[in-house]
Amino acid sequence: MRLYYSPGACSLAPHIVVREAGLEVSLDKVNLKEKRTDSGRDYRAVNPQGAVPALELDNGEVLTENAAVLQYLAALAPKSGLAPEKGMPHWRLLETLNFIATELHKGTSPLFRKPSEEVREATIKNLQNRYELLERKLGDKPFLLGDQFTIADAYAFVILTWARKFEIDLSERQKLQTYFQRVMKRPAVRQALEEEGLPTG
Ligand SMILES: N[C@@H](CCC(=O)N[C@@H](CS)C(=O)NCC(=O)O)C(=O)O
Repeated sequence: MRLYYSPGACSLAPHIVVREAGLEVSLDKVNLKEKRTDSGRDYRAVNPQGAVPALELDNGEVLTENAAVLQYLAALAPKSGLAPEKGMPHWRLLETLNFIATELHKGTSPLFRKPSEEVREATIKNLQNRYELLERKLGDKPFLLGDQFTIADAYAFVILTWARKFEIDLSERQKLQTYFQRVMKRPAVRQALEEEGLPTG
């Protein structure tokens, strides 16, 4: 399998999951501006949407959409506990992944497009509310779904690195900050960050 990624993009979440699960996956870095990969491929031929992540399976099929890629990888390592498969924990996982994808991930997207000050302020105001909701979901648990690190934590962690990048004030979100540091300390997370040339602290 091959994971197409861009350093620090949402594809960092499946990269973390690959390391957490100990899966054999090769990495191919994508230049998102030029839509070329390090291996020399036209990335639009891999994913017509031109976005990362994309996971190329051994049979040549390509799977896209972060939430789907994360679940696919977790299913390859069922004993890892990265994705609860049954009962309410399973539905909570889907609920949380969808919240992260649609509210936090896409809620942050305007900040990547050099927005006007007006758009920037409105985006951050909306995100402050979404971060408060994320903190409420976390509550006093170590991870979003409980004691076990899951694919939802990998995804949420990446979004929190963006909050730092865009200097979103999370000083009132102490639980989220402690959570961010907790996830950052995981060896698999550090490995993925290092492999993408990103800070580990
Ligand atoms: N719907 C896609 C969106 C992925 C996405 O937004 N990827 C961003 C990086 S975080 C990207 O590749 N943007 C560059 C582009 O779309 O040209 C998913 O959930 O996987």
